[in-house]
Amino acid sequence: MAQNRAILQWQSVPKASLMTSPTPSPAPATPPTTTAAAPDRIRAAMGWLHTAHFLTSAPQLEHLPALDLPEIAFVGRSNAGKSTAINTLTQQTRLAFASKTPGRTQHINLFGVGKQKIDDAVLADLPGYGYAAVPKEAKLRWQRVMGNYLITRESLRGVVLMCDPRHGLTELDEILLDVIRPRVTEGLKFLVLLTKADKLTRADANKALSIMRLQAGGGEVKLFSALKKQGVEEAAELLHRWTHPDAP
Ligand SMILES: Nc1nc2c(ncn2[C@@H]2O[C@H](COP(=O)(O)OP(=O)(O)O)[C@@H](O)[C@H]2O)c(=O)[nH]1
Ligand SMILES: [Mg+2]
Repeated sequence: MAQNRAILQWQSVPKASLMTSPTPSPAPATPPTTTAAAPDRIRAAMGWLHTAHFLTSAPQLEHLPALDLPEIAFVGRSNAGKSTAINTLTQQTRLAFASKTPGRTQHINLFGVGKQKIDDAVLADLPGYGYAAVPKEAKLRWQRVMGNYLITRESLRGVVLMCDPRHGLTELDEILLDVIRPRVTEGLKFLVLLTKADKLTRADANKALSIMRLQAGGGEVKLFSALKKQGVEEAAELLHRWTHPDAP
């Protein structure tokens, strides 16, 4: 089955743990035991994300305003389900599809989030990268914009990588992981959402989870389905926690 083949190929990626630094790093802090998040935490996180609203769009890093708010970047190859996931997490129908506006697809789009009309965090929707044979020039341009953003954006607090587990990691996903690895070592939060989980059997979903956990050593990996609303509350709670470390 093509699906199995994709998963096997993915497994054979030579880097066993993309996020591990070459020098021994201290044992990762034990992740908070995932006792299902308290309903009030989930409610707070979902209500908070629902306030997301378009702030600005920029073709290049130098055009992005320097905002003094924790920022969470959403990245992933085209068609991975990124726009759908952002819309699902914010419980809005058109928020991320705004980036489909002609001329804006290669832009970085920023959304403000915060209760009582006071933004306390920013979501950044980064350009999706090609999944077919992308012209070399477009690839290089993407690497430049993305690389600059991920390396130098000071307010960056976390990165959410959307990955369709039926296709596994692409070359550009791996470049991205290489680029952010040093920042993850320094404390940048990192989450992989395995999108369209409704398309996988339970066995394949578990397999995809284990493989990705190895590859993303250090980051969290969760199954996500916009269609079945799987993983939505968990992801929302995590993003809320990243940006509100002192919340009860
Ligand atoms: N079955 C299923 N399809 C999805 C899901 N999320 C997105 N899709 C579909 O995948 C395609 C690409 O989604 P989109 O959000 O535009 O991807 P993007 O290019 O990464 O922003 C669309 O046809 C979506 O309807 C999901 O959770 N389940
Ligand atoms: Mg999109």
